[in-house]
Amino acid sequence: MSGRLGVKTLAGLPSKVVRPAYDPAHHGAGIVHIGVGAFHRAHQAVYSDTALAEAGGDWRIDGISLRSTDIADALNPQDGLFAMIERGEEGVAARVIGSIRKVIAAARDREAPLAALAAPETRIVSLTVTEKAYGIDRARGRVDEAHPAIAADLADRHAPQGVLGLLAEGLRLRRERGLPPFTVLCCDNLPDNGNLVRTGLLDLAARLDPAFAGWIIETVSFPSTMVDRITPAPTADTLAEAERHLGVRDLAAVETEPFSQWVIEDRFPAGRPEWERGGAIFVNDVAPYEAMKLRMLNGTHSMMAYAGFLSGRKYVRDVMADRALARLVRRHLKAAAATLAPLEGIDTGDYAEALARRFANPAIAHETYQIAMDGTEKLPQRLAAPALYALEHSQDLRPFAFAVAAWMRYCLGRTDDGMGYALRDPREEAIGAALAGADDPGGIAQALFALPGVFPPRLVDDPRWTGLVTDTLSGMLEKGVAPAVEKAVTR
Ligand code: CS2
Repeated sequence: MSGRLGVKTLAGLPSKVVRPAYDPAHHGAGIVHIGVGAFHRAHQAVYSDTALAEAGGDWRIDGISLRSTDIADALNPQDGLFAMIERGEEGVAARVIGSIRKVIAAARDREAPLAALAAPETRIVSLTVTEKAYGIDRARGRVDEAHPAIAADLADRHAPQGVLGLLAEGLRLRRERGLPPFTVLCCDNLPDNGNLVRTGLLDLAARLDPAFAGWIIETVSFPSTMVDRITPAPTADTLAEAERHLGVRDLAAVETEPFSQWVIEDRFPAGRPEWERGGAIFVNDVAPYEAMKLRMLNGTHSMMAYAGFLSGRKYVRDVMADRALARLVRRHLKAAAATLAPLEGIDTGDYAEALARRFANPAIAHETYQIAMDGTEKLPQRLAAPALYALEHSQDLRPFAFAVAAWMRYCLGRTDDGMGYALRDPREEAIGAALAGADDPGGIAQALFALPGVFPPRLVDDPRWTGLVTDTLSGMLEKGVAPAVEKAVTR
């Protein structure tokens, strides 16, 4: 068999490939999802696929790609179908997911995103757009007028380009048409993510029309969620592997680990799919789960990304194969766990062990350089928040100081061997400007501590913290990153 994955080729796929246990064409869409990246395809789309198979309903997903047209071009000719390839230590399994109905490329079809948001059948709008896309100034709890999408959407609300502008205009149209609002479901790795999006959206809406902001307060629900599944960016190898399993080409395949977790606040006034069929957990308050995941998984990930990348480790699994770095991973997990409130039914020691195993998964090629991206957006919740807690509770600060020093070292843009790389941070320019006059470790640390909104003042005003970070950075600069890693484990 040759050709491309799609409704026509579905029946002829090899029997080992798991196929949707329902006819996708018999289900309408109830969800609009913004940001149809690999993570969405490996996570929420899979839960929805299981929910459709087991509980039915008009809960397929219409995706919106805000910038790129690639995923629309990959998925639409495949009738929305794609393979989710699970790669565990025990083997590899392929499953075709049928929950996505189509993808709208906003760059090509300007009217379609708002039409989807304002459609009567849309009951949930979910989002995975990465931390930087929202344009929310988290320290001040309002929108960042300097963010290009926010600036554009404040200037012209009727042709929104950004996420918040799109949500606002979609909701405004629904209100105008007498339709009930949709539930906004943020699935990005941000603390208290539902509430954060609500805060940004309300600020934007109030600037456009205070009465409209009041309507949002009264009627729109923003449940918070904790999402987890390690999903490397797909590569040519991913697509080749998909073709080996399917016997046909699939340009939207994703590869991911077997583990998956989704914890959601159950506040869906307009209804929701039975995601619990796929293993989602519904709770009243996601905050403690989110803190656990952000500080333990993501915080350790960021440490591994900076220290690992600078030590020449391409993948997270290579970091785990390095004795010294792996010890720093365990040290970081332990320190992060100590900053958390106890969570009923969860042993953070077991969670840490499970994370170390997941990081070491030899079948997953997750690049440290991928995780290193967007540090200024990630550090506040992953490293700065637990560091502040540790400082205020006289706990071990060194793991957090080490991770932050590694990020600072990374911000210099070259390895110990002199290899240059792009930072890939939305504040790359501000970082460059801050570092321009800084030539010693103290100056570099001060310049980066002064970037607005990354570190809380109570942390950077404390000499115990700044001293530790500066000393660690000094060691990295004088002797190199690998020796600094060795030194950190022998302490
Ligand atoms: C990673 C996350 O790229 C990153 O910053 O830490 O994408 C991580 O893989 C996921 O949150 C795992 O659920």
